Amino acid sequence: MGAAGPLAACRLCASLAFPAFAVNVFAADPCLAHIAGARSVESERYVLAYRTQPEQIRVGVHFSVVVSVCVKGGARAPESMRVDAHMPEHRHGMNYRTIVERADEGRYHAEGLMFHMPGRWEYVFELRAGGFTDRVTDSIVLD
Ligand SMILES: [Cu+2]
Repeated sequence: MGAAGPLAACRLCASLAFPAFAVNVFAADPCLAHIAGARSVESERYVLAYRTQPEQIRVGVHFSVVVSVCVKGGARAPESMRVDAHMPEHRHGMNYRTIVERADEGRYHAEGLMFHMPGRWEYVFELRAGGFTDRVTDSIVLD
């Protein structure tokens, strides 16, 4: 979890408070430009942007996630990506397993997610490359 760091949290706060700033962040990185409107999280080696489909998640309704991964500096491209989600306060995960398909270079499509109760859920993205795993999280509160 330390991999995400305060920078990711900061960027997220800033993008929520000032949409114009978020646009600038994406415009500055052409890698993320094609996933406009996405939330972004950052690890040591990657910047990950994701968007859910549908955008508005509802309790008990399946949804999918489109993920775009950008490699920082000289890091190697991820060999695989996994998406999972859990409720940290309740110490349980989802009742379904997510299936991830690689859509394109650095792009993934995760199917079969479902949040079966309201409250705080945390996404967990795991990117593997060269024997190391970058783990980044992002949480949302479901009414
Ligand atoms: Cu729960």
